[in-house]
Amino acid sequence: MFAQTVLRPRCAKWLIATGLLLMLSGCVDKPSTLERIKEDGVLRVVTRNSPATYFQDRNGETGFEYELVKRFADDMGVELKIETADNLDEIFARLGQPSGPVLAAAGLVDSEKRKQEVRFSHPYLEVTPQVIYRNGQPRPTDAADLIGKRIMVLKGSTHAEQLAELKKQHPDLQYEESDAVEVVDLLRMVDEGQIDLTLVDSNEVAMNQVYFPNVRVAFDWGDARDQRWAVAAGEDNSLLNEINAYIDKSKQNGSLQRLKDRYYGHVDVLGYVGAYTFAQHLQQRLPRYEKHFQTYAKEEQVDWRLLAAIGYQESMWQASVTSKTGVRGLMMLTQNTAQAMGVANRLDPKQSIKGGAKYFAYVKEQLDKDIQEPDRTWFALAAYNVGSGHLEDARKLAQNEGLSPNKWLDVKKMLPRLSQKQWYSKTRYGYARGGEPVHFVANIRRYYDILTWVTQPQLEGSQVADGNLHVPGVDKTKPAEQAPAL
Ligand code: BLG
Repeated sequence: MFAQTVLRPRCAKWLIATGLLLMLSGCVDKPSTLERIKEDGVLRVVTRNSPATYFQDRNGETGFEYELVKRFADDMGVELKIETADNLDEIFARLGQPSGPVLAAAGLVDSEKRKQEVRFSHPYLEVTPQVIYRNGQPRPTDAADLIGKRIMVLKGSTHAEQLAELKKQHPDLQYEESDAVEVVDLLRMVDEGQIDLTLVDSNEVAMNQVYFPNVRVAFDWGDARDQRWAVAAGEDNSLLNEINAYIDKSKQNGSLQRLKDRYYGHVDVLGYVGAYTFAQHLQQRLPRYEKHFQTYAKEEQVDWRLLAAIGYQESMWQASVTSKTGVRGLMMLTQNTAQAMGVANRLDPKQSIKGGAKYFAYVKEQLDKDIQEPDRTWFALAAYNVGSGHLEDARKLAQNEGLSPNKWLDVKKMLPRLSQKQWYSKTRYGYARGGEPVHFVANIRRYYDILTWVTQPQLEGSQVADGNLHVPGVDKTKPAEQAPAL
């Protein structure tokens, strides 16, 4: 009896120790998720196909999530393999599969419910849920105004969770969750009056507003939330730690901010009226000049949509405009520039576009070699508008302030100083209307984004093929190559 009571715990301890050892050795043998990724040389990521996350344009894959996750993969030295899921539930389902993707980068915000299914990374983007209504309808001002309305949201979204919460207090609230639509569809349905309201995150609203002129934000519903990447709950910590370190590093070195600036920094510049007007001009004016943009862009190895965006900013695609300062034509060439580029008649749209393309390529070529893309393009645009000399002055001001002369985000802060005496009196080229190139670049980036989105081959595909992108004149029945979708 005595012997037994003494021996049993000892025996148990031994067994536990051996078991632990065995388990530990098992852990050592089994590679971690991160080791597995590095060994395979591939990072498999699941996302959604939308302008705010991932889409294809003629240059290949693009989108905010895509670029961020591509940089992460590059940082790890592995290849990125993207797959798209049709809806949110499918994203979470795929993450759980044994041989499925290891990471979801899809504009996801965390919620208590989701935390039971997946593990979330550190945040990288703050967004606010917004209630969207149609212009001309009474504007809802709080959650109680949602009752009695036709509402649709993405199935499995945090917005659906918000509505489910509200329904507990207001059982008469009706809403539909759909897994057959994307955010662009929801916005179109509000725009066309097929539903009264939807709930969408602020970044997606801002990016898509231009396609849906009747869409308005009713109110922000709830606090700002953070978008995060998600990994399967069953994974070890290795991948999540690597992701978090990468996100933290991107915040510290400013690269995340620059990416946000590129995708979202210019989204509000057009406003409702500008957005509506642009959509009309896409249909009415661009077709006249599209061929010329394509021809001369190709000659100068510039993206034709960027050239078209410059043309829109300059003249709204009108051939015979003259500015207060005597600058003329579709691409608004000064007399000097026209002469230098061999343009005899600035009011001839063909010549103007050709000269503009040549000049843009020229100023870009002249830029400091240390300025990398995409900033290089923004700098070239600024030089097109304000001149290379003044741009150099702004770069020097940036350097003096301890900012980077090679980052657009920094130099654009300095440009407005060129119109203040205390600053321009000390610069080499003196006074310039330095605020103008800042707006110039922001607007062109917005037009360029829109042109990129509406001319992507994917628009011919299933996701938006049912007429859900409200851009007048977009003929979705023809392949993009033969009839660019404008
Ligand atoms: C640009 C020239 C640059 C020139 C700058 O002015 O014109 N760009 C072109 O001709 C394409 O070459 O630089 S410089 O040669 O180094 O001096 C500075 O002079 C044109 C700008 C001026 C601007 N639009 C293209 O962006 C313009 O017209 N501003 C006036 C607007 S408003 O009428 O007063 O509202």
